[in-house]
Amino acid sequence: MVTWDQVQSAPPPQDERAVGVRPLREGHPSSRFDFVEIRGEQPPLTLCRAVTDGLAKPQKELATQFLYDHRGSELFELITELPEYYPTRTERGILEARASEIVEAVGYGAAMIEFGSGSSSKTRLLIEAALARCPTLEYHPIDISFEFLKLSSSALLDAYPGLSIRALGAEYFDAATELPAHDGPRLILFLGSNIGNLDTASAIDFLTRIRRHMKPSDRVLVGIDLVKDRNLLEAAYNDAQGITAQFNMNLLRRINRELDGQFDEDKFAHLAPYLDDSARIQMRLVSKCRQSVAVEGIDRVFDFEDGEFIHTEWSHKYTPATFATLCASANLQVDHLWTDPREWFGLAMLKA
Ligand code: AVJ
Repeated sequence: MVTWDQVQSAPPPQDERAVGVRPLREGHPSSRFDFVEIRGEQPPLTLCRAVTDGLAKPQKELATQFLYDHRGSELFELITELPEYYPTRTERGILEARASEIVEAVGYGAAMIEFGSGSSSKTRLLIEAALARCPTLEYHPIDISFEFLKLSSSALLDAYPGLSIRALGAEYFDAATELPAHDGPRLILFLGSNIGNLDTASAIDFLTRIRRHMKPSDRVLVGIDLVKDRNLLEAAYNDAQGITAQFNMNLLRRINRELDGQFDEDKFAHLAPYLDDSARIQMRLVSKCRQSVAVEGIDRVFDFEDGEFIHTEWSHKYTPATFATLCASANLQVDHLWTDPREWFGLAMLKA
């Protein structure tokens, strides 16, 4: 664990790939903003590696993270506003109704740490509730994009004078082992059903890493999508306007652009079935015919059977019981579960 004092006096690492932290005091021109980058032990996965390895597997796959480039993130923002895509607005509704209750469930003067802060629009509800209770708040957003952190942070600092931000530029798994220190309690946020993207083993690994650094007064708030009628679930990932299809197909466009791929979009279809056995949506890109696709940039040709698919994303759905079991595997306990009246989405508060 690295404290903020250590971080601020730490010299920059000599080796670009060295494990460690690097203070970058740019951005908001005040002592209320700080940015620290955490570099993991492993170099980040490249698209080149992901395609070379993923499309050579018997069950072809492309790593989910590559869905979220600039265009992909824009398309995801559009998805959150689709009539069929209930998770975002349902979670916001729970926060609107329960933000002060959630904040009160954590000790006074708690810092907030958020994984995958995104545009922070839902987090504002928690920030406002925290500032209504205590005049100052330390907020630690964690995101892989520095530009994103800088932009959303300066908007928040302008809106809330009591707020100070110490942002972390890091991958989830690296940040989970380097949780920012705080003298009082910490509220760790993982909203938006982002945990659903992780397969069960990775979700347990992620929660376990956080658990290892938790004090008894710390709490974790996780947004989870709940098991519900299959038609509602499948509609949310197969929308009538085809925005989710665009979002999925963007991955092939990216390979064509960045690796000189020859994917013909008309020969692939987006499909996102709900798999009952494992209670998760699987995003697929299905080959509409037997075909061979060259990717010149990596000097490979990939063969597809008619109907063969590439796996691109999981989106796990939970019941209160299956989620409690998952948490128990990470030695965490569900202290409270807030839901909307239809029980479509949940916010679970975990303690060690
Ligand atoms: C960003 C992981 C929460 O699983 O619902 C939405 C991603 N993919 N539509 C989800 C997603 C297709 C989304 N999460």
